[in-house]
Amino acid sequence: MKFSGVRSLTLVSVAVAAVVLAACGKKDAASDATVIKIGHVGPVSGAIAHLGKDNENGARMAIEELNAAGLKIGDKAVKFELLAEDDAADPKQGTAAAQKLVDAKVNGVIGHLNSGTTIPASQIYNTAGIPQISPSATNPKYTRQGYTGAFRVVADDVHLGGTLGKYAVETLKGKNIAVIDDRTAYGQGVAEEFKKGATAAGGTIVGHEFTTDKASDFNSILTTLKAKKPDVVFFGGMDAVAGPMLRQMKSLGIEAKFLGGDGICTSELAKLAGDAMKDDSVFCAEAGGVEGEQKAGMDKFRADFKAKYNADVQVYAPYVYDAVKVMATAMVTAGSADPAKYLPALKAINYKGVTGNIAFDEKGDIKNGALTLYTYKGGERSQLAVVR
Ligand code: ABU
Repeated sequence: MKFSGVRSLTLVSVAVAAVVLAACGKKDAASDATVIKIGHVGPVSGAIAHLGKDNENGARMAIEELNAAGLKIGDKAVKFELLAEDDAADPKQGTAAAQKLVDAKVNGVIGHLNSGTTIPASQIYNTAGIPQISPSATNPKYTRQGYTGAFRVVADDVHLGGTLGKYAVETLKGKNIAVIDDRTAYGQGVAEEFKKGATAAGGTIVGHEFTTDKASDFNSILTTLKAKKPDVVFFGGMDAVAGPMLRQMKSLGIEAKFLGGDGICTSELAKLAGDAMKDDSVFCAEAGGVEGEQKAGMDKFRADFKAKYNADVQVYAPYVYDAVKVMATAMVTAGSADPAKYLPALKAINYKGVTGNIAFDEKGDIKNGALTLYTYKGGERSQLAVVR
């Protein structure tokens, strides 16, 4: 009796499940489609979660548009699925997230956000033969490891730091320049490139102090640097650290101009710095940019993003959006989402995105990458120039 009761229940459960599945199939016209899994990794927890969410939303927006377009790869209807992972900007969590995506058999990965997570994760994707496009990691090492499937849609720290070093001396007229970095793969690398650029342009580096990406008290290093009378302070690190640093510079009466790379070049920086940010006193560069006719597409993206997520773009959401579309375009061109089959198409891509034209050099870096220089006015980023 007991057995048959359980059996009846099981049969009922199976029947109910079948009805539910059938109903789901009818509701979702794409349910018969082949699922293409795109991994995304960024820090959606921790001090720079606002940047990780910005990136992840860029990926979601692209995936939704791809699915709405009803793409076919080869002769198969496909549905793109986003597998979003959090690495908290931590290298160990970054490799754990990468392994999770490899185990889930993703067809490709967009990420990570930070150089310190992207570089160790790239080894895992490379071993698994999974193409990876970073939308924001700028440390040059990422694309210089000889990994055939590692790509980047932004300029690197050699370009970024070198240009900012020259800008500090030639445009801001900096003579005595102080440097601080957070000892991450990004912060350390961009600071060294900045120093090379500033020195080559005739500036003098009067001091170089160190902090971490989790620090909030900079009084000791700022007091040391204040004694060297800098007219420019360069910070290699992210906005979550730069904001409180600017507040403490104000408290200590340091009047120097403040410069940083793309890690501080966010909408959020003005909020984090509060009234410590005077107009035209903070300068930064995004590792990409558009001008002329291409600006309309970027403006539309920003407006659509704001309408959809009720948030301004921080920095790299448009680059993530383009990276997803680039990967999908390579799959369509190759007629396959098999990484080995679409990788040649990805290498040869020539894609017109909202961030400009995307094609890769032999290392996997963007060809003819741009930088956009910004200052802040009235608590908003204000564009100064696009340079190449
Ligand atoms: N490029 C700035 C932020 C990301 C990174 O490279 O660590």
